[in-house]
Amino acid sequence: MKNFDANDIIYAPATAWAMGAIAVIRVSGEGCIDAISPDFKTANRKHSLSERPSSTATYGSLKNLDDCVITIYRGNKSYTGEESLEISCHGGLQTVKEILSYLAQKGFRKAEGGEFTLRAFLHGKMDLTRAEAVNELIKSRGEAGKAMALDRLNGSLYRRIESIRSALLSVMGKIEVQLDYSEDEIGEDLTFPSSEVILCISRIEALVKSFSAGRLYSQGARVVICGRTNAGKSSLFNLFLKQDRAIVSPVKGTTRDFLEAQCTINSIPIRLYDTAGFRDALEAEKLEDGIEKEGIKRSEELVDSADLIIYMTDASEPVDDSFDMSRCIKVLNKADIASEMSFKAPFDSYLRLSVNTGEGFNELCSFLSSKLEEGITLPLSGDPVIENERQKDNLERACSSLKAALDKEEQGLPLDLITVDIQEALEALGEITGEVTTDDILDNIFSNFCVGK
Ligand SMILES: Nc1nc2c(ncn2[C@@H]2O[C@H](COP(=O)(O)OP(=O)(O)O)[C@@H](O)[C@H]2O)c(=O)[nH]1
Ligand SMILES: [Mg+2]
Repeated sequence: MKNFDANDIIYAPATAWAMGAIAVIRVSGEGCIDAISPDFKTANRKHSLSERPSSTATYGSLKNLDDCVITIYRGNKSYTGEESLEISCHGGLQTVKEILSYLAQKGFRKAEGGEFTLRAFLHGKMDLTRAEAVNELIKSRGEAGKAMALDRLNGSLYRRIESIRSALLSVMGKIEVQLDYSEDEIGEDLTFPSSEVILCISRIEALVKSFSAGRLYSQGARVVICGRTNAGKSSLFNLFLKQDRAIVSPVKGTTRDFLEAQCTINSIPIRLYDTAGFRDALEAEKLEDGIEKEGIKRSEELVDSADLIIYMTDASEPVDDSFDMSRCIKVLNKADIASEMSFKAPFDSYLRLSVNTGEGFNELCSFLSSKLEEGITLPLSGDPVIENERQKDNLERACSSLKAALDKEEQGLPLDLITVDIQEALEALGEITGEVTTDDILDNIFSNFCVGK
């Protein structure tokens, strides 16, 4: 494991490394309050940090470096579950730097990414699903993903896993009782609580299924806008972002490389691409311009890796229907200047859009999100949703162990062989909550965190 000595006093900025009104620096470890107290001048001597009760904020001057507010937490009343404090100082980078170097001079250690949350886990303040939810909440973009992460932080997934675990423990109990008795009595009418195991499998499978929704709302999708040059792709890109990012121009071939930006569409985080646009194959052959050719090649590569493509056509020109892909939404743009004929069959299945007037834009957004949600099981309200591979892998492991147990029971194999599989399922579930854990597992989880969390 990394430099995770649990006895050190650690520190790190908890706010982003950027100029702001206030910055917060976290310090955690036994003895940190008394160590800082002599350097913190307050108006009233009775307000020295050492004298203050837990969960109070005190205003003062820290070593003349800055006037700040220090909030102290005693015992396990803190995030980390050990004595700690938070320094809220002025949010200039120079101030933050000076306070950080003051903390280093005190002999404290700079925290590793995720180390505060690791300590919270080690001190029993939260299980692993909640610890992971902290990070997932911070990284979330979009309402749905954020709500799901907050739900896990509040223990929805933990409670679900624990309830499946306790059902399996009761299965184990029922088997073990019989194994104990069968030594001296008849071993024939041993019963295996199959229906209980089947119920556990279906509850685990529901969690595995929730991954598709969890992933969509946390990681989002890649959406590529493509089509002929001048169709209005850059204009649409800007409309999605609500800002003028891409250059819009009546001159063909303005967008030569692709542009990439993030936005959310109906709560789905989207990585959006504006591409250079296709020209006729013939026209492309004739292109003297190597840069534009390269741009077109890159657009084609993006299309291959996209979750969804918005294929855009200028309705005011002869419509080209040669593009066909399943992950594609076809849009006829410039409805404001096109003749009504352009929207008749065979083009009546195209979405009618005018980037200039905004006509059809809401429909495009709803169509896009429902296309991305196709095949995804949306969770019933109140059901936890998982978004992380580690949890999914462990759930799948638990599931296949339980299925193996059912198989063995069907083949008439002895019960003690079957308990091995159930034990394995229990362990896989225990790894999700952190009941069962190794340094490697913890290292993997917490190294994904940012410093200060
Ligand atoms: N009338 C009209 N013009 C549009 C519309 N959308 C884009 N344009 C114009 O079409 C031209 C090409 O747009 P642009 O976004 O650069 O197309 P791109 O080459 O596909 O990126 C520009 O002059 C835009 O102002 C629209 O909905 N209606
Ligand atoms: Mg463009």
